[in-house]
Order: sequence, then C-alpha cells, then structure tokens
Amino acid sequence: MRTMLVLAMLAFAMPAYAANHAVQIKGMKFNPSKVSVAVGDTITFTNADPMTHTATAGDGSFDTGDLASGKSARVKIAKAGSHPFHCAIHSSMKGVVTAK
Ligand SMILES: [Cu+2]
Repeated sequence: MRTMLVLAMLAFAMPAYAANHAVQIKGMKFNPSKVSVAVGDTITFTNADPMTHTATAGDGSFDTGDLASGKSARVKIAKAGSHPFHCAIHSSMKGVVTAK
C-alpha cells in the first residue's frame, strides 16, 4: 500500500514530456514547413544548404539567428498559437509552427 502511494507521487512529480521536432532547411525550403507541436516542445532547425539561413518567427517567439551551412539550432516553443516564421535572409522562405 505504501509502495503504491510512493509510486503515485513519483509519477505525479515527473515533468511533462517535451518532444523535439526536426526541420531541415534544404533547397531554399523548410522541410516540413508546417510543424505542429505542444507548448514546451523544441524544434531543431538544421541547415543542409550551402548558404546561410535563419528560422525567424514573425511574432518574435523564436529565432535561430544565422545558421551557416551544416549548422543547427534548437528553439523552444513557449506560447500556444500560430507562429509564422521565415528566413530573415531569403524572404520567400516561409513556414508556420502551430502550438497547442
Ligand atoms: Cu535563407
């Protein structure tokens, strides 16, 4: 009985599981360009292009900064809602993160 109680308390104390999502930047595109996450999740952007890119949210909720070729950066999505993002260097590159 006591063991059950301790186990229940441990389970309650565990932090919520936060997932990491991967987005590759290749051919001047974000892949995937639409990312659905839970609040608190992280996204790793990896630049597989020869030129520098960024993944910059229009609402300021995240920004990888300059990602040189082969570099990656992980950002945390802290707010619920729709967060359109783009490359600050190439304005045609767009995507959206939807957090619930
Ligand atoms: Cu770019």
